[in-house]
Amino acid sequence: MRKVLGVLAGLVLGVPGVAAERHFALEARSSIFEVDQGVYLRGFSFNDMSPGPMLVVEEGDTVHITLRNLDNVTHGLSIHAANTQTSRFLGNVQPGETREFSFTADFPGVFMYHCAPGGHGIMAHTMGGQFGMIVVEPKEKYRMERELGRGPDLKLYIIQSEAYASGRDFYDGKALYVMFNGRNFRYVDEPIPVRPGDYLRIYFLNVGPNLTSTFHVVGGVFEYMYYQGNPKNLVVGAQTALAGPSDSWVIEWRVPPVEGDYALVTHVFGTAIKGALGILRAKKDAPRIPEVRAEGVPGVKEIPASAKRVVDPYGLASPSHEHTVRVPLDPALAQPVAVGAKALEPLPVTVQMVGNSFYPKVLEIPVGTTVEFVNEDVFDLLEGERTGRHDAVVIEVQGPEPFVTPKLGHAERYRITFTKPGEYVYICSIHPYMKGIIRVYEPLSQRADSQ
Ligand SMILES: [Cu+2]
Repeated sequence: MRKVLGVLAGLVLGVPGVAAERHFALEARSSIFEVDQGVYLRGFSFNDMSPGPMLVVEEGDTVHITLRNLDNVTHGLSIHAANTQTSRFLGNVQPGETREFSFTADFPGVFMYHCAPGGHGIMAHTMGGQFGMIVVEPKEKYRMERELGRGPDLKLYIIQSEAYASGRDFYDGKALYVMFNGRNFRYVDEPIPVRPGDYLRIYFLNVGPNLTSTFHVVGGVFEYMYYQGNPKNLVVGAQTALAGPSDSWVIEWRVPPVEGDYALVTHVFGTAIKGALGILRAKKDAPRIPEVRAEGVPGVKEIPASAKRVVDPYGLASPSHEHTVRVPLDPALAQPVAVGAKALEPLPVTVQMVGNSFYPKVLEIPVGTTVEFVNEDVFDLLEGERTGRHDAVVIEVQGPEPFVTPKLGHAERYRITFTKPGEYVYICSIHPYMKGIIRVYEPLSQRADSQ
């Protein structure tokens, strides 16, 4: 009850120009998001949304954050608006644990927050959806507000972010989807209503985690914009807002007098085409909405049977054949071969541990194949969620050769030769959401021969 009153007090006491105490509660957990129609993403979240809840405060406010870990793995929090040590207070938060943290919002602007359990886990969890926007409204008014003598008609908060199908793709920057506010083409499906002449203030944050954005409105030139959202960082008359991961802008722009659709887009078109596009629909009689929030839609409890696709950067997606590699029967893999007088060793088939996933996730190999696990994760310091050390431990077995690898640090390898048919579902015991399958098959021709 005290907490609820605290949240209300933060809202009620938010008188402009008067430093207030602001209270926010964040809950770290595993979640499932619908990121496109019938397409579900398994990941991590704050408050079951990705992006997580927007935190809006004013310059000079004291911000109190309560972080609860509702998950079965370690989480944490990094808040870019806080010019102070955060990892000491909000790092390595254990399952079931609650932490409190306070800071003064000394710098105005648009900032990112993200999960930060520590070490390798910071990058791996941010990639999985644990991020959001904190806005520190400046004491000094933005220029267009001063010139017009009034606030904006619409505050449009937008986060651009990427979704990945595997840790390998995360390493390589090969995003599967690029989204505004947590969904592909969200504002194409639900265009944002505006009226010609409206004064818009756009709060834009590119959380990445890998790609650059050049935010643009098709049919518009941004009258004023402010790098990182600080009113002192003024840029005038710009076509795009260039933003690397965690870069942000406040943009002030009036909708031109012509009715029609103005597209919001990143002009990095190879990423816009993956979902980072929306529509401002300008009509004289458009309904008035005061703000669009940079928050994802609430997660779902279960993936419906009608799902077209499940994306899971760490574990097995469905249908899993999207990530299956079948190795054909190839004598060169299993037998010594010779080049002239020189003998070549049999080649193993590699399964990488990379970005907290196995790659390939589903591997189908003929009997007699040697599989080599190799850890491509580089940050192998620390322990638990904070480390990039991995192993492979079978949890479901149909066959005679269940396996356990040692815990492997960066660039360490471990080989297993499969001599009989079988199917093995395995996980990493350090990061139990990492999941893979090895199927050992017997070529039908061989089976016929042996009968
Ligand atoms: Cu986390």
